Amino acid sequence: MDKKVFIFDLDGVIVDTAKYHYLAWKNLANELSFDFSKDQNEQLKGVSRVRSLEILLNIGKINLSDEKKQLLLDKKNKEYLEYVNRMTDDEILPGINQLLTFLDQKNIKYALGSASKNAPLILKKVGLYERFSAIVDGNDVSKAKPDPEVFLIAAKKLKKDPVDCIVIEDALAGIQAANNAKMTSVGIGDKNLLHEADYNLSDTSKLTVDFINKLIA
Ligand code: B16
Ligand code: MG
Repeated sequence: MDKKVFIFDLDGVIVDTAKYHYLAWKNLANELSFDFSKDQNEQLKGVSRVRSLEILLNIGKINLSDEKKQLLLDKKNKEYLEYVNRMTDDEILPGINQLLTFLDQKNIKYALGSASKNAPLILKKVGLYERFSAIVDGNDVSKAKPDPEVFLIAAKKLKKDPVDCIVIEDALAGIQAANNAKMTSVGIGDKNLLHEADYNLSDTSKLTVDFINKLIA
């Protein structure tokens, strides 16, 4: 069997940027005179920026021209980037630093496979950019998760067959994308929501050396 490689999602796996997306989307909703709850924000996890706005406007029952939508997308991203620019390595989720160090020691390569167009900046802010062998983000794909495109491009960049790739994901669409790519999927978060994953862990601190050794055995 060939050596395994890892593909990490960003938001919800490496860092929790969902809280910043939420603040920016909520402010936009409030400006458009409707409220947007944390529960509703769950629908935006792993979803592209454009699709997120569509879901938000649907919640507010608002119809807008493409031109106006573009203005709102720019406005939201501008506010989101204000939060991102204040990020530091303190925001790396529990267990991730140790896991990357373990993979480095074992000479196991890893890539990023994220829907975010801001992924490179976020990785730079938390000091992890240089450590990834490949980065595939929202700028590189034409089809959003659950389409497997993002992960298949990452596998290609790592020069690996999909069956040798292990995807760590927190969103249902991401788990489905990994499964559609015929990769091993590890779901981080609610087991009921992510039951399609090959493995389920409640949070990133459960990505222990024991668990990873089992995966790569
Ligand atoms: P951006 P991931 C996703 O990141 C987020 O989960 C999702 O909420 C966001 O809409 C999407 O990135 C696009 O982000 O506006 O920065 O391009 O989970 O795929 O790493
Ligand atoms: Mg995610």
